Amino acid sequence: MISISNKKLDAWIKEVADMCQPDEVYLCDGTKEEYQKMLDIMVEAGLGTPLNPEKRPGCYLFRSHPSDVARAEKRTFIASKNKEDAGPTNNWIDPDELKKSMTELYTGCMKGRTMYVIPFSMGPIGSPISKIGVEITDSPYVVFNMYIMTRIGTAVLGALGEDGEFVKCLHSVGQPLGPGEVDKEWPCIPNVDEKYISHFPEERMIWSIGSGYGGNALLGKKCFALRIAGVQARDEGWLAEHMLILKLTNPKGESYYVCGAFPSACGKTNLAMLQPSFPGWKVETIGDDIAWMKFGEDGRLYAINPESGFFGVVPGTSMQSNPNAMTQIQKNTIFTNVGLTDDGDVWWEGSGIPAPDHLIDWKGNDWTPDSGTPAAHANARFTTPAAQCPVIAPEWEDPAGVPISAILVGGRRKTTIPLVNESVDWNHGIFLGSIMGSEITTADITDKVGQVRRDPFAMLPFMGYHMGDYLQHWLDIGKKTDACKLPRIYFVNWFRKNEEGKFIWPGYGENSRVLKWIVDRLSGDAEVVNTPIGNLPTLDGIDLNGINIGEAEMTELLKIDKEAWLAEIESIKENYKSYGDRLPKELAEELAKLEAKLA
Ligand code: O2Y
Ligand code: MN
Repeated sequence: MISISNKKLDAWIKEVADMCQPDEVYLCDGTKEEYQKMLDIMVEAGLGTPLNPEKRPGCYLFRSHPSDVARAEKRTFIASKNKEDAGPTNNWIDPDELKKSMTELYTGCMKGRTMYVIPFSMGPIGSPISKIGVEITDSPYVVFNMYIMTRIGTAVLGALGEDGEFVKCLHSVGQPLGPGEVDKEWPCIPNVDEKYISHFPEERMIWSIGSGYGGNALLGKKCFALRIAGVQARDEGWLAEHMLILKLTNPKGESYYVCGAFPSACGKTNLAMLQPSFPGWKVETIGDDIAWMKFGEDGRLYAINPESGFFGVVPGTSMQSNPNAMTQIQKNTIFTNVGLTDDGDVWWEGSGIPAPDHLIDWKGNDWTPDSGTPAAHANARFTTPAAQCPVIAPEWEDPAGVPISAILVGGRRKTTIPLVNESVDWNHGIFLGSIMGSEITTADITDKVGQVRRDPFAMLPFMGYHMGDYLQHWLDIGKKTDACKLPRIYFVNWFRKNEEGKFIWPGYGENSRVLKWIVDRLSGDAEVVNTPIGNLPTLDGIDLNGINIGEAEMTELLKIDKEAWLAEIESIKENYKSYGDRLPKELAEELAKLEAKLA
């Protein structure tokens, strides 16, 4: 048995090993050799395929079980001691009860397997904003994905020291092996209702069993960096957010750092590494999914990307939507659930590359363009090192973080919400963040199609506590410094449609025109129109040179439809009711002000 100088960690490893009964315990050192060894284990077991090294050097393809392809929201639990503290947006189970039932599942769950211990740092090792976690898992797939997505290994144990604190992250695929038995397919518990992704916020602990996929298994990401870190951030006075971080430099050479909160599947990764469509401006990437922000000594908010890789959606990634990602995933990338071409490359829908006549689809079956089924699963993913991003900012790993000047918030709204709306002050900005959301579509399998699902700061699936308390925390952050030092908040909407149901705004690289306007505002070079909902660009405020958007389209993109806003207010009231007495009074006041201004 391994021995570790951090007594709490040593004791926890022994406790977990006693419960899960693995054949072996292995402490990850975080070396490249170890990464390769984990890949080889999966490939030798027939569970992974190296891609053609001439086409995709260092790349591999994995296929998960068809029942294990996405985050299991229904099976994600916030087990706070008091039910009320989990709030109206989370699934809650009493922590003692949950531990009892999960202990039964965990008992003997690693028989026939190796138990890997992964010390990891979220954020650059040693940064004052970073935090340490330790994931115990029986999945080599998790080890090599964590190698890309976080900083792992011996250096982290050094930073942890003898008495450092860490978040306990326990994961098992939940499939013990009998003597001599080996995995014939992706191991997991196929019945979704038997999977658990559980969070114990007061204990800073995560217990996950039954899924080997993405956010359910790579516990540093959504489970730690958002749900548990969110609780730590509330208690310690900082922010753990579902936000990209980008750096925008204008032709004068002035750089601004911008965070952006967008719900899943709104193109966050694309925006984080977009190519501006006009000369003289530059976008560079700091992070594509998560931002941790703390006050610096100058009273400004500084952000780090706690991750070191991108776990991006593959379908739809193309030279049009994200040319930089296309370059980034050319090497040293793990693909999960895409098609395998006959020449050992990968293919997916929306790649902009013509479909080959034949491939093996994400389920391992022969596929042709006439098959009538997708070659890649809609939630197929790439795991790729951030350092490989062609436009990664040189300071992306600066332990001090980068000073944030603006925060974008926005969902997918075909009506009502203008292209961009600047908040008038911090509380108004938090109000805008609290009302963001997307229209429910037929893909959501519900009778609520067309209604807006509010997703405050894109945190709905990632909240570790009560949503009302979370919004209060944002408001309180605004009281900790001078108003002029806080980032300005912008509500954006790339998805407004015209009467024919067509998107009015071209999106993709053209979103840089909105970013340019925001930077012009920050540098005092752009005017606004004051409206009841906030500060909007003037009709000629956004640079439209070279695109086919005229004054009529811009009028539509910036239109404030009074009737629609009055209906919006009723829907916001309904949503706010769900927060009960934990609705911050400042937000009720903002809503009342808006109603009065529109009257
Ligand atoms: O399906 C999963 O497990 C991944 S979800 C995900 C992955 C990377 C970045 N964001 C998300 C998300 O759902 O927001
Ligand atoms: Mn995300």
